[in-house]
Amino acid sequence: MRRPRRRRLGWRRIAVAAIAVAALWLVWTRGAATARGDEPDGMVWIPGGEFWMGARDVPERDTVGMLATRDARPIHRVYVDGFWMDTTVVTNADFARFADATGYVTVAERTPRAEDFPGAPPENLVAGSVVFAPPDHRVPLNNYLQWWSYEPGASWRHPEGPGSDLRGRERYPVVQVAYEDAEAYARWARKRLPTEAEWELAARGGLSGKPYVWGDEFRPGGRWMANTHQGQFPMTDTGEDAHVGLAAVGLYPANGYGLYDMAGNVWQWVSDWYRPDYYAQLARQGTLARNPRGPASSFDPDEPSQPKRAMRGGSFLCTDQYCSRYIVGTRGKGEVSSGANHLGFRCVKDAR
Ligand SMILES: [Ca+2]
Repeated sequence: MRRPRRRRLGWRRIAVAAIAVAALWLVWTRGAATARGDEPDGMVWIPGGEFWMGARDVPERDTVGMLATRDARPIHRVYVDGFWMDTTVVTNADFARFADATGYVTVAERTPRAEDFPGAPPENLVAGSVVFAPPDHRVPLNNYLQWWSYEPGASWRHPEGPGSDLRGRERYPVVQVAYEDAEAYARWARKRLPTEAEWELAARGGLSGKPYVWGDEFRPGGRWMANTHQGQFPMTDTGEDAHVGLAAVGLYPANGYGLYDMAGNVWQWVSDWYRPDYYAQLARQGTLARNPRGPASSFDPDEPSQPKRAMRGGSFLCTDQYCSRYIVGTRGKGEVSSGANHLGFRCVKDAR
């Protein structure tokens, strides 16, 4: 008679222990959730922590890609607090809600002022922005003006110029936004732009030291993981990855944190000023960089008079022939008042 009773008591103990563990788990997770606040719509929690920041060496053959990553070295240790991040870049539908609510006019929609461009002929002071305009023949890749041109009337509402609009593009990334436009949106949404370190920690999706936000191979199992450029750059975009030019958001697999398009499709503004030697400055300090926010000011030796912010992720124009900056850890830079039709942004939000 005693044996069955002991067995019943044993099961009861296990059940009690299981309930206690579940209760502790609930208390702990509720506590953590309370500390970071309720999950905002369209955002995921990026756990903070330490990581190696910067781009690892790319293959020997990828000469241009290697040049593009020099400013992303040395790889150095960084700590970032946890934060919320938009799962996708800001879409045209999102930006339209902001513009409708506030009447905000973007930089590209404003007529340039003569005092800001001394000496410019009045006929050149026309609102517009920069648009990708591929040549119909092969060109040497040493002058980007061969495939970018200033288009009067181009703006977020007309991404490729007056002949284009947003019909059917509600879920496409908003583009043609200058840095201050992105900041204005973020303020309205009660969010902010990510620091470069936050962006990279999030892009890595919990992986460490990988060349891509999804792992080691560019096309694991033959699958396209991001909207990039195939064909002869810049002349021909063959769209083997299913998209010629820009794609709607969220069409390629999310990374380990549930973030879409952290490589390719559109570049994304981040809040750090750009300096090619910033990582070297941090590495020289020899200590863990905690929540780095970028250098105090911008300096790009290529164009020293232009204030530039960093941008991340690469775009639908990135290719191993020219700019393989879909490689996680690599960096881009942009003059703050300029947009383009391959540049957007996403926002982050602090824990409560
Ligand atoms: Ca593509």
